[in-house]
Amino acid sequence: MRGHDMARYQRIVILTGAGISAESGLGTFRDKDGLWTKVNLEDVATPQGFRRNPGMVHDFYNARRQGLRAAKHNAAHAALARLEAEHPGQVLVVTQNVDNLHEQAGTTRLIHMHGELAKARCTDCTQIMAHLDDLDTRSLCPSCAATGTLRPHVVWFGEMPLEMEAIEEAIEACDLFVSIGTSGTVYPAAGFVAAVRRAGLAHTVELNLEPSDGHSLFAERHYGPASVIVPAFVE
Ligand code: BJW
Repeated sequence: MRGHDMARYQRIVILTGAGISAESGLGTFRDKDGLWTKVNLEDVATPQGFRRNPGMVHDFYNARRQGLRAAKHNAAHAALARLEAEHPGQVLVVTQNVDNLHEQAGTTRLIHMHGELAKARCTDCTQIMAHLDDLDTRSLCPSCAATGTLRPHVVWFGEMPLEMEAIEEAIEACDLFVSIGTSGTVYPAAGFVAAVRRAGLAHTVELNLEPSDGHSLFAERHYGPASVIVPAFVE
C-alpha cells in the first residue's frame, strides 16, 4: 500500500476497535479466541448482569486490568500519535477500546466512547475517578459518605456510549474517516460510516485484518495486521 497524502485532509476522524490493540496482547471480542467466546456477554457486559452478580463482573474486569497493566502500545497506536503531532488540532481518535494504549502512544485528542478500564465510577453519585486497582463489591465511593459502591467506568450493552454529541459533530464535519480494527457489529459505532456517507464530505477508509460487517460502505479498504497497515497508510 502507498502512503496517503494526509496533507489533503483537515478534519480527520479515526475510529478504532479491539483489533488495533490485538498485537499488544489484549484480546479482541469476536475473533476465534475472543473474549465473547470465553464468557457470556449478558453476564459481564450488561447492567442486568452486574446487578445479578457484581462479584463475577468485578473478577472479569480485574483480570482485564491486570492485562492492561502489562500492555504496551504498538506501531499502529504510535503511527496515529505521529499523525496527530504532524497535524495539530486536525485529528480526532474515537476509540471503542477501554485500554489506554492510545494515550500511552501520545494521542491527546481522544474520545473513549465505551469508557476506560483505568477508571471507576460511583453507582450512586456517578462521580468518575482514576482507579487501576482491583475493584470488588466492597469498593466504596470516596465522595458520597461511603454509601455508594464503585463499578467499572465502561459502557455495557443497553447503556448510552459517552460523548456522543461531540462524536456526531465530528463525524458530520470530517473530510477523512478511517475505521481501524473493528468488526462493525456494535452500534452506534457500526453506524458511523453510514453517517459519514450521508454527510457527503469525507473519504472513507477501512483498515482491518479482514472485511468488517460494513466493509462495502468504505470507499477504500486495506487488510492486514494493524501494526503494518496503519503506519503504511498514514505515513
Ligand atoms: C485486527 C487484528 C489486527 C483482529 N490488526 N485488525 C439488538 C438488541 C439489543 C441491543 C441492540 C440491538 N441492536 C443494536 C443494539 C444496541 C447495542 C448493539 O450494538 N448490539 C449489537 C451487538 C447488535 N449497542 C448498545 O447497547 C450500545 N448502546 C446503545 O446503543 O445505546 C443507545 C441506547 C441506550 C439505552 C436504551 C436505548 C438505546 C452500547 C454498546 C456497548 C459495547 N460495550 C462493549 C464492552 C465495553 C467494555 C469492555 O471492554 O468490556 O464494547 S462490547 C465490545 O464490543 C466492546 C467493544 O468496544 C465493542 C466493539 O468491538 P470491536 O472493537 O469491534 O471488537 P471485535 O472483537 O468485534 O472486532 C475486532 C476486529 O479487529 C475484527 O474485525 C478483527 O478482524 C480485527 N482484528 N486482530 C487489525 N492485528
